[in-house]
Amino acid sequence: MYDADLVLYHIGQLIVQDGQKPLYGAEMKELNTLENACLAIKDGTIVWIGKGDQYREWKAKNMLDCEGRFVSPGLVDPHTHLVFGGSREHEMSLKQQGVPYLEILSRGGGILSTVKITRETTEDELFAKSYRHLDRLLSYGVTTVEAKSGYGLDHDTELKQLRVAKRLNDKHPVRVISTFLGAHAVPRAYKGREEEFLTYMTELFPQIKEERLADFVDIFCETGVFSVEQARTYLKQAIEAGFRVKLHADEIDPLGGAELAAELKAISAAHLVGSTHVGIKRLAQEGVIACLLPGTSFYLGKTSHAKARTMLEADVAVALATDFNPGSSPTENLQLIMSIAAIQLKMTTEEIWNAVTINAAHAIGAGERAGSIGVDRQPIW
Ligand code: IZC
Ligand code: ZN
Repeated sequence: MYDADLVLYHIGQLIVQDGQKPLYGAEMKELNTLENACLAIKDGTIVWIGKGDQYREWKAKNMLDCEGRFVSPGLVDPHTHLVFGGSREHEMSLKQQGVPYLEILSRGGGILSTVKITRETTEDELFAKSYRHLDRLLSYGVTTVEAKSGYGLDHDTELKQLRVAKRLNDKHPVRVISTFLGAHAVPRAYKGREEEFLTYMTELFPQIKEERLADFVDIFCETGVFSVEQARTYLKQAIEAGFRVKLHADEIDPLGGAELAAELKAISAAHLVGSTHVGIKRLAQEGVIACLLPGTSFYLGKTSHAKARTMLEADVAVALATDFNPGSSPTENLQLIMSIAAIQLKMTTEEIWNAVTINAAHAIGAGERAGSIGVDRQPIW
């Protein structure tokens, strides 16, 4: 008899894949499963995977009969704006009247309305609110999540958001990986002085690094927010300060954000609704993971979506995320996003599953620990 803490048996189908690297293009078509499987976990590590009745050789405090169910790695949500004050329900009627997202922002609403209320919300209130959002993410099967700052746009509030994310990672069972998005919008006081604002945000880099408050630096590269040139300068400074970088790219207008992501060898680039064929090709060449957020196109009432099939044919590694935020994607339901990916992006079940496990984990540098099941993996950390 072998000893374990937990044994799962009578698993109908177990996803077993080598998650050491992202899956590119056609590689995403395969989802390896083991039928009638069983596995053992000891000291937080998967120590054995077997078949049929072999589990009878194992003794554990917890023996869990899965009754033929499908067992997947915990899902990974690689792009959220988890920590924010208030909501944006009051902007729904503007949206229904057809006022575009960037127009609401330029009138001081949208991201800037969430900035105002996030500044007024205490760290403890933000923690309690975000904790509930994480509970809801977990209820949809998400066990690892990326959380961005970006609703402070001043030093104190950005640090407050990042500290909340760190505390959530310590206290909540879901793992939280943090990204600094101080370059999310231009505050009113800096209108027309975007470069100055970006310099002000770079001043936080050393402290964020020292206190390990974020692994990544991100920027919203979009018409009326930050240009490609501004994003290039800012992200190069982030790289020099020791961060890996990401971009919100080509969400609304095709500015060339995908090309910039490739040039800077970003770990991932998000949205990419307007990306050109050249941009898509460049993502594939540089191995930048395309993080698609079809919930955002849905909630913004768009009829066009990211060209997932073109990306897959071009050998891009595709990941999917909720983009959970109070404005353009107010949902923690990653399974809804998976359904939209099937219906609107025409991704297959296997591609979608790989996009919310292995590729999502690699999009946030967590591929070593999340997104796949195998011997020596640690499902809980
Ligand atoms: O609060 O609107 N796109 N940032 C860039 C977002 C969406 C989040 C928001
Ligand atoms: Zn976003």
